[in-house]
Amino acid sequence: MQPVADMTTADPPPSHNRSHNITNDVETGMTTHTNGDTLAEANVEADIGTDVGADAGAKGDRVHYRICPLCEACCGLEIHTVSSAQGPKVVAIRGAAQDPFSQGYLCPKGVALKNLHEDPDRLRQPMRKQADGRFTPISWDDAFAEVQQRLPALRERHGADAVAVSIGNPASHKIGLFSYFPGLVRALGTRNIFSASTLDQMPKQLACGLMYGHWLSVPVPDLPRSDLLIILGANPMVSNGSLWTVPDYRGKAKAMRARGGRIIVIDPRRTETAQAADAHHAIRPGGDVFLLLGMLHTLFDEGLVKPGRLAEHLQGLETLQALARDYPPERVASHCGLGADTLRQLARDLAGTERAALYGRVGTCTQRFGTLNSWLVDVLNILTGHLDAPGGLMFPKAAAFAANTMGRSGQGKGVTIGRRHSRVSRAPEIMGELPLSCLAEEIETPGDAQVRALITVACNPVLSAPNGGRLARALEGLDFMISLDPYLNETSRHAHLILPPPSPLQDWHYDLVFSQLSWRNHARWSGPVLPPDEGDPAGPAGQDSPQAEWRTLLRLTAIVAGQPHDSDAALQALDDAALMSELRRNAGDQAEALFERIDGGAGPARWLDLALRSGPYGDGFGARPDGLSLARVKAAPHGIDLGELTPRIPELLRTASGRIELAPQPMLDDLADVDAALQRPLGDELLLIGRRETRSNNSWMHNLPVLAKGKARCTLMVHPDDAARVGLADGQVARLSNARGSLLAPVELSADLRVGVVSLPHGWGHDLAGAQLQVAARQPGVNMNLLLDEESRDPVSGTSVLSGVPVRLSAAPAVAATPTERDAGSPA
Ligand SMILES: Nc1nc2c(c(=O)[nH]1)N[C@H]1C(S)=C(S)[C@@H](COP(=O)(O)OP(=O)(O)OC[C@H]3O[C@@H](n4cnc5c(=O)[nH]c(N)nc54)[C@H](O)[C@@H]3O)O[C@H]1N2
Ligand SMILES: Nc1nc2c(c(=O)[nH]1)N[C@H]1C(S)=C(S)[C@@H](COP(=O)(O)OP(=O)(O)OC[C@H]3O[C@@H](n4cnc5c(=O)[nH]c(N)nc54)[C@H](O)[C@@H]3O)O[C@H]1N2
Ligand code: SF4
Ligand SMILES: [Mo]
Repeated sequence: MQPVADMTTADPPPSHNRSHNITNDVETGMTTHTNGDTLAEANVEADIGTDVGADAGAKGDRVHYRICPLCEACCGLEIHTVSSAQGPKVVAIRGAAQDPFSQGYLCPKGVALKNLHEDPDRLRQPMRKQADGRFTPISWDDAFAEVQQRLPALRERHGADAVAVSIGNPASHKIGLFSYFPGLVRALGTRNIFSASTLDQMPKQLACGLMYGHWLSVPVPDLPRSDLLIILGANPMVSNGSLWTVPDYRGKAKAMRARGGRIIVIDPRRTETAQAADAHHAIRPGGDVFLLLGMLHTLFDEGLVKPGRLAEHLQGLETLQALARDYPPERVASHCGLGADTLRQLARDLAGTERAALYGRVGTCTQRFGTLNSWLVDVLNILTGHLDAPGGLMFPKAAAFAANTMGRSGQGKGVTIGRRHSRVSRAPEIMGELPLSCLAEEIETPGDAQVRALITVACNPVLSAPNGGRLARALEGLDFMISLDPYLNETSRHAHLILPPPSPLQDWHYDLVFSQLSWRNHARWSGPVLPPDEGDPAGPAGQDSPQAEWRTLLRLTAIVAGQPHDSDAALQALDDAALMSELRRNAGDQAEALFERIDGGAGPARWLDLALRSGPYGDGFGARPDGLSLARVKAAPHGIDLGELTPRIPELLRTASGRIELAPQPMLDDLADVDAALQRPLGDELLLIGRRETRSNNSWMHNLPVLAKGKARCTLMVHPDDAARVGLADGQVARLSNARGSLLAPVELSADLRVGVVSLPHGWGHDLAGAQLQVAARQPGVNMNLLLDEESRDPVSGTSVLSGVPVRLSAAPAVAATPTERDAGSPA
């Protein structure tokens, strides 16, 4: 059972709903803060505005509370609905002021949930591709009949590995997808498992897995108590935080600086986060490993290593000390593009501030040395006494589903990697997955275990992965493809069947991923705001929409497992059996009795009740009557605050040694390539990096009018010096090219970039034939990933290199063709 923890009775932090002092200028898209600072696009509190058919001050006849499923910040929303002859309608979406976790914060994307719900392009029924390539709506029963007809036969003929699965970012915001996808994968028994993790955070999960023993033991900055935050390769002002669930980063950063704290940002661009910081260092893209090794050297060299309380829990300190000798700042500085003094000073600042944290994110992960970076960030925090300490990096303790709260505490099996390899490139499996950038070659390359069928779940790799043009061609060659997706988009257009989810407003939710990465511990339930669509197939809906995605996944699982799937009774029986076997594993003789006591109807709600009750704050099925249960969490409309983060080492550790592994072998092995890189002279090519925008979310929210309005956002940012060199002016169309292809994009001059660096946002390029995204197609933008090399990876984690890619820049001919993927593959 779980360690018994007190239910925290701490008062929630003071609410600071700031919507009253912010106005939105609809014309310019600028948000003005009445205290004087103006920040284009970083508009925080967003009124719903008349342009989405609702009024900011509107009150509905019902008020609902639901967390926003669109980014990691997980803001609590207050959603007003009114009843009408056509059913209830959303009239206002605001930040929920009484939410103990997000305290009234929201961004414009939260408001766009109404647009998403009402989007005429959002699919409400399964779609089947006809012989002429067009899609027509079909019934759910017909859709599953087709799966039944095609999928088992294909597996029988070609084997389990012939079916690949790929799961994308939104799945982590959907309890139904996240909790029922593993069952489908187990039933398939395929080694071809891919996800957006290898375009994102896999290096961090691998580093943390190796150091602390579990993939999701990722520490987050304790900003409210910190006096120094060094941010490396992250832009939380715009992204709203990642692997750090921190709604209203802006407000928290401001409060921290107001009480004398400092923020230092290290990023090739002077980002929105850097503009609101005390210092900015424009690192050379890909230079982080050199910076971090130089800082490591300084800590040992200047006697600044003081791990404090953690000293007795460390393994490998001597190994670190020995390797650090090789990286004096003077040796590595030019490769990170910063002065040796800067490296030394950063190390001194980190070591010399009692409450400080170093935090790295996407910019540090999606590069050649992503795993080394992710490891070194934690190493530096540990050596300076800032890990697991207030004001430093701390480990959340989630109320449900956190593996680091389960089983024996303080020791475990650690993580295993490389149990299998991909067939073509021999890339090792990490966390059960292969690199998403290997998918195209696995489909294209003939032989045993060639991928012939694919199930994509909330994933749009044609836009989100490197060289989506090649992937798109490969997908056309599949015998069978199913996409679980609300849109007929760049990826799902290749599917034979598209199975759509309900809209988030029709779905209940409990966040099971980001509660493990949150700035403060909490438990919040979100009920469905709107009823299922009229005309949905009948079924015992309970709290779930009949098209709830756990149901879709369970039905696919049943088909693969050769079980009955075409009645709700059959699905219920399957789900009962799975729950029962879980209970038998953990509760032995008591399984039957517990089964009867679990609440929640069917689907993930029952698993949630079990997880909450047996979790660290749970009621232990009566052992701790004040503890959490599903019923208790549901009864708290604003959610339950579980207090600030508290130290968790050694309890959290699950390494075989029961210690923090400071020097895991895969890290030591990869240092040889760092040494090789230090031998190579630096090139003088322009380097392409990405960027995120407040009103955009990866590849899939450009069809929502409230976000799409206003100026074009897919611009190529160029430093004025670089633009002058090739004769480009602001607004002019530039050609960006390399051996992989070329793109045309309008130039936006920006002195915020490091000279020699250009920036394009990712997730654009909505002009591909066959997609049904009317709004997005009007301002399609270009897909920067067409210039990326799918074979360029961090070999340790399999994560793609998405940043720091060499490109050439020139002025485009005056009459330029629309930039499309047709350009890709035609070297300029
Ligand atoms: N508005 C909005 N919010 C989002 C998203 C979105 O698309 N739009 N996406 C969501 C997702 S999926 C994620 S994972 C998170 C990501 O959240 P963040 O990690 O905060 O994301 P980015 O804004 O991409 O920040 C990465 C930063 O790294 C910098 N960078 C690039 N190359 C390097 C380098 O070599 N070294 C260093 N030190 N820095 C570098 C970039 O300039 C950029 O400022 O955001 C989430 N939130
Ligand atoms: N160059 C470059 N490329 C990048 C990045 C970068 O910084 N630079 N960032 C990378 C990162 S961090 C990430 S996470 C990936 C994201 O990569 P993906 O996960 O492939 O991309 P998304 O744009 O998030 O698309 C998700 C898909 O889910 C669908 N979807 C939305 N809601 C639901 C739902 O409720 N159910 C289902 N079934 N589907 C849904 C959308 O329609 C869309 O097709 O992109 C990566 N690509
Ligand atoms: S910050 Fe993220 S979670 Fe909050 S409203 Fe915006 S998209 Fe939703
Ligand atoms: Mo991501």
